[in-house]
Amino acid sequence: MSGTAGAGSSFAAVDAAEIARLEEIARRIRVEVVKAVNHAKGGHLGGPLSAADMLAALYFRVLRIRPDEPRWPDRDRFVLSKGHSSIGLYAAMALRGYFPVEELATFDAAHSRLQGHPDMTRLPGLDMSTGSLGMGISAAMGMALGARLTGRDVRAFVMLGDGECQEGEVWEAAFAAARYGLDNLVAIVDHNKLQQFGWRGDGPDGRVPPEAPGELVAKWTAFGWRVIEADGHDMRDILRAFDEAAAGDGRPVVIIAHTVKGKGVSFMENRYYWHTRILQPDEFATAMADLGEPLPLPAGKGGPR
Ligand SMILES: Cc1ncc(C[n+]2csc(CCOP(=O)(O)OP(=O)(O)O)c2C)c(N)n1
Ligand SMILES: [Mg+2]
Repeated sequence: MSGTAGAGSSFAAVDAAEIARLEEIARRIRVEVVKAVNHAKGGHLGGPLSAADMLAALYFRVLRIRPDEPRWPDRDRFVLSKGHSSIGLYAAMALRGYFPVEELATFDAAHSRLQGHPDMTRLPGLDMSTGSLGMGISAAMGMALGARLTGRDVRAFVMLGDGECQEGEVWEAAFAAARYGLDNLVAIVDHNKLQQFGWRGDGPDGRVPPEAPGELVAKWTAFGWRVIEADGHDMRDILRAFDEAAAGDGRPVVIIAHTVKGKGVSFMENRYYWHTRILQPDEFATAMADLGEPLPLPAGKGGPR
């Protein structure tokens, strides 16, 4: 059994309890992200936090997968093209049962299966090694084409960053996918309007978003893709977008998901410098409280004596 709905099903036809379950999973992903990066004293925060709701929807409702059989040939493929957000993917996979949640504490350690960027040679369940921005979508495009050539009812999903969309290779793949009419390819752009730095200018903290409003929609449309916009932090809207994406019309599909970088942690939201940064102890405590998991009070400060 896949445990998820799969193509052809309605992802959004769920009751309030299922939405609450998925929202709780997204919260747990964020908690595990912050804990693991704090423990590793390294890694990315803003990108995994903006992607958490979509990762929850994918791994717990949309993708047709078998965590206990990670190489199942008929599984849907998922490629995290914005590979620097690996800890978000690992958290989703651990919660879904690919490996123990405790293993997240090894994130970014030298001999861990959970490297700073996804390494498919180490961790079963990863469909692609990524980290060099721009490359993942080409691999996913090949997977979608391969599924068609072998007659498999398989879809390939790929998540990109909006800054990543500046990479030329993204548009080579976009061109080819439309040329081949790959409607079993679904790209998700985590449109958080920030990247690592940006350009000097008038944006938040003197930084300019990667794309002007509407620019991404226009570009993907011009490349022959079917474009669906969604609120990347509204679980119902995310599922609605995946439903629309499932109705193939001969074109590849891109979901432009409007998100907030650093979502869920008050002092990280919309601040580019939390792309990757080490938390101070008081910041870690605030982050955990923001995410609904306040740390126990230290001894002598209202906590145990
Ligand atoms: C080819 C390449 N160039 C530069 C980097 C370094 N880098 C890692 S993340 C990042 C910013 C990515 O921004 P975006 O795609 O918007 O991701 P998000 O906001 O979701 O974190 C950069 C420049 C890289 N990993 N690969
Ligand atoms: Mg971004």
